[in-house]
Amino acid sequence: MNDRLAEHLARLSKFLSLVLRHDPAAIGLELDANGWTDIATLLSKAAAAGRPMERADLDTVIALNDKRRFSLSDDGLRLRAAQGHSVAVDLAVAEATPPALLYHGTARRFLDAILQQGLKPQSRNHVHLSADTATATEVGRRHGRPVVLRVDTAAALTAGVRFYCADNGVWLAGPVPAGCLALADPPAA
Ligand code: HQG
Repeated sequence: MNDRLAEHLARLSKFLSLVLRHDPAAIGLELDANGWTDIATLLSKAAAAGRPMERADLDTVIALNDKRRFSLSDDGLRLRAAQGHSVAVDLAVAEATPPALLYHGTARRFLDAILQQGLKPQSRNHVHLSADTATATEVGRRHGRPVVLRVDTAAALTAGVRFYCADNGVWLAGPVPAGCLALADPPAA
């Protein structure tokens, strides 16, 4: 893939994230209760709003997306973001039993507040957790100098936290109390 195409597809992926997670109204779109849109409607609304997208590019973004951010319905007719929403949607993913430890990457400047207040979903519907520290470090880096927290999921379950695994394997949870958190071991040098 040449650089121009890669850039074009990255822009399309960002635009889809905006529309399917945060602001469907930006192109006059309505998501259903579970966050799905009909692909034909998405294409026509995007075109009408002056942001036309080619079906082939959409298919490439869905198939090649590094984090599998977008999920197709079984019949291939509908699309949704796998996670990351701020608009009210019910992903209708079943509660799942998490591994003993999950990880949350954040910026160092948020650490004191998190260790006092616990992890909050902030502007999103859920707290996002990773199954490994490498992924969590990258998530944290988006916000600044990264630091990784370890979530004791047994303690969190006892405290009433519910865990869900999104279509793309990202773990989602309700607010996580500070007592279930500890700094993860720094990666081996
Ligand atoms: C922090 C990306 C102060 C939290 C990623 C985070 C992820 C607190 C920030 C997904 C806090 C929210 C989500 C508290 C939490 N006090 N700060 N009590 N509790 N925070 O972007 O988890 O690439 O909404 O640590 O890979 O960083 O978009 O959440 O730093 O999976 O597909 O508040 O977004 O996925 O930031 O990232 P975000 P996140 P995509």
